[in-house]
Amino acid sequence: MREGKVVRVAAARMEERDDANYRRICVKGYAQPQRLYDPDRVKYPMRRVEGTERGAGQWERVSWDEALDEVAAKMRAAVDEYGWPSVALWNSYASCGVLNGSGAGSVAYGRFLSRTGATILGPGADWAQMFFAYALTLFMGNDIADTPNANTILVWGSNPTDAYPADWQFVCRAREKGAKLITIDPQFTSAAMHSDRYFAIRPGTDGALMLAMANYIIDNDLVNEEFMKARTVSPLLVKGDGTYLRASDLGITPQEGPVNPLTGQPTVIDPLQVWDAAAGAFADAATAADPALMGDYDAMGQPVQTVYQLVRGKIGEFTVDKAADICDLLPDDIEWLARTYATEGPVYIHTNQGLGHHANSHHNYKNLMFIAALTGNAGVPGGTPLGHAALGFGSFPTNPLPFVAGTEKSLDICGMYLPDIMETGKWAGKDLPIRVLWVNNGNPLCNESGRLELIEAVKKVDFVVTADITMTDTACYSDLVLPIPHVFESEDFMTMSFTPYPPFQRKIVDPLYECRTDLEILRDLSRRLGMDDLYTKTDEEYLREIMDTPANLAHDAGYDAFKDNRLVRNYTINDDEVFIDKFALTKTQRLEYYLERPFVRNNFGQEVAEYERYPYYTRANESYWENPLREKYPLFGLGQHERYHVHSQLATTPVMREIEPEPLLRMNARDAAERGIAQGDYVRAFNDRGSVVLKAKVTEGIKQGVVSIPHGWNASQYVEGHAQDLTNRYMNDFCSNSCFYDFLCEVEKWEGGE
Ligand SMILES: Nc1nc2c(c(=O)[nH]1)N[C@H]1C(S)=C(S)[C@@H](COP(=O)(O)OP(=O)(O)OC[C@H]3O[C@@H](n4cnc5c(=O)[nH]c(N)nc54)[C@H](O)[C@@H]3O)O[C@H]1N2
Ligand SMILES: Nc1nc2c(c(=O)[nH]1)N[C@H]1C(S)=C(S)[C@@H](COP(=O)(O)OP(=O)(O)OC[C@H]3O[C@@H](n4cnc5c(=O)[nH]c(N)nc54)[C@H](O)[C@@H]3O)O[C@H]1N2
Ligand SMILES: [Mo]
Repeated sequence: MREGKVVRVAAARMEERDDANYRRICVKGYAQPQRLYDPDRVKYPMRRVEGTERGAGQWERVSWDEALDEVAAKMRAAVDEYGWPSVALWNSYASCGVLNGSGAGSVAYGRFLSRTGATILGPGADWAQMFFAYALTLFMGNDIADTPNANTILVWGSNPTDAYPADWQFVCRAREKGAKLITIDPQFTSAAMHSDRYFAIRPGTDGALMLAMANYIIDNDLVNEEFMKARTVSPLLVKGDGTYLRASDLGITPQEGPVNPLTGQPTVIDPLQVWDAAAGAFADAATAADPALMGDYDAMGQPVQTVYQLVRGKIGEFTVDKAADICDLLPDDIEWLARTYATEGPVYIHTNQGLGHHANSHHNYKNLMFIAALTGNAGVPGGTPLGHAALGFGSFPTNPLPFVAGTEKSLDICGMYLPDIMETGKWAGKDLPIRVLWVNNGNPLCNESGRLELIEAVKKVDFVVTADITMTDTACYSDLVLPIPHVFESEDFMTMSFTPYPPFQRKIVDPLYECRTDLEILRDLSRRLGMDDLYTKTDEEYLREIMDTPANLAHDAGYDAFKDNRLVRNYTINDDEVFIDKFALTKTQRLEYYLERPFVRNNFGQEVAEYERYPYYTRANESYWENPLREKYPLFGLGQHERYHVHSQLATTPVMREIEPEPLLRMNARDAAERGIAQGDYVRAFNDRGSVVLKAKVTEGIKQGVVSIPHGWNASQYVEGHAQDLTNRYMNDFCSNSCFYDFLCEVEKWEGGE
């Protein structure tokens, strides 16, 4: 601080900690003082000038009283006519603070939602990966500090130097210890530059590569049978309906287990069955001496087979040659990859949204689990099929009761369905007239795909409020914008962490201007809505209630420890001595590449296809080689998370824009030459949905036929249009995952002038 202003950010002193991946902080951290004093900050409640169009950009300052009176009136009118579901909270991931964070997991929003039953519109981003890990299997990868235990690191669809710079030091440490580094990416990233081998895969086809690797591993006797039998679902027996064979299927009466503390009911013990080759009989999976990996058996008249046999029967067509064709890789290279993966483990796969942003993405995770199962590259030090900071650490244990203030159940669906809901007034066949949108912790009109359709949908909503720090694209389309504080201006605690050290958000300065936290805003609003008793405690009281659980206090990890600025490690995760069993939470307590009962994220009555159970590959939605649309739009569009942004945060931060003044479309030099495009020309990328004009960066560092168009820039920072005018609102309805990297386009030199 200097003269009451924050002037510099430095990394915390944690020299003695080897696993502290924020010992080195990134440029986005250093830039925070300028985010705090961002010229684009919202200073006061701002109302769209009456009579102007939404998005026209004409605003008038109003008082907090006027602003919240208006919100309360709009909400009350909607609720009187249609009930609370007509009020929707639209959020994304910005903050996971227990006081102000998004969704049901904070005091501010959780209490409001559980009291009212207002609708939750969640993000589409990252749901293929999250749905697999957090909902379908409860499988977490190894944390990032485990990377140096790997013998081989496979950077697969992730860009750690730019998107997880703090992870990169662990990759470097592994390199220093002699680990091999391999990158699979259509773009020649900085990680690729440091790699031993680099594979420029065709976008959206990784699933086929995984299955070809699996077939090669199987055909060349590289399978780790011990691991397959003991640690994976491979020997479990599956009945004709896809579910597992249990003891009760063999006429053995299930036993009563311990009482489930959540339901108060006793659990049922009905063990999963395998074929014990040693005994020549069915046996409980947990105790069988020699579970068979392959085979058909007769279970009292029912035909059953092992999971491994079932899966092998499904994936045989994905030979190395076929995958080479699909992925545009050489057969020799695929064989080398498969052999290396199987024989030079443990392999740490650093993966992220390069495998998650296509319509076929969710299959990738079953496929990754399968190759890991075949080779024992999971649940061991240095070996994980799902590695990076976000997936490794899980959350810090807290008391969630303060997030609840009632028994109303909110409809919780992906906000990407908003255009359908506004068009039909329905969701899943039932009326859902959304009248009020409250946007928080997200900037969907900049960061969600298919922006033009979303804007039209938002225009159909009677009243739109956005609570944000800066004048985002979404704020621009709102009727009212409410100023919230920067993280340096309010206290909060993050349960989700990208390091073993959960971040306590310290208040360093008082909020500037008239900013108020989400919780303060909702406190005030709830009184206007006649809910005086919704938030009765102070922020500190809530924090203490949430953080001071007996277990946390026993580990000296309560509120005071964090507040005193002590370095508190999440005591529930592994350290150098203890390696936590990564399969402990799965339903079968095994590595699951087969899903007994897959379910959808947002149920509107759709069928769950049989193939959702097993490793599978199908083409992407739009980005695929044979698509007839390629005659018109031959280029595969994708993007990357910008090094000098966090999505749209930092879009206008001066020092960042000094380094990187404007968005750049990256295209291969041959593609550029064919189109008469030179380095630094302005170009127009377009498809049937829309177009965007920006500067071209002509490079050899991107696969021919692929262009990268970055997101996270404000509409005003492109010459014309927006990156999301090209992206597609299509989602796979299994996991309702946004498909940012699944679009085709054409690029031409822009003749519009300077
Ligand atoms: N084309 C393309 N689009 C993409 C992607 C891509 O790769 N390509 N990536 C996608 C991915 S992976 C993601 S996760 C999404 C992210 O999409 P968003 O979550 O919309 O991204 P942000 O720009 O970080 O928006 C968060 C907003 O919340 C505000 N905010 C911060 N803290 C608080 C708080 O405490 N309270 C409130 N009320 N607001 C707060 C911030 O100022 C910011 O404006 O973007 C997706 N969009
Ligand atoms: N600086 C910065 N860091 C961030 C963020 C940010 O906005 N800015 N956002 C954060 C968030 S919310 C997320 S989800 C993560 C995302 O983290 P990452 O997933 O690591 O980042 P991305 O930039 O989405 O893409 C990773 C790489 O995937 C490649 N790729 C694209 N399509 C394919 C494909 O089909 N196959 C393969 N193999 N590769 C492909 C891209 O070329 C890119 O190099 O980053 C987080 N960190
Ligand atoms: Mo994300």
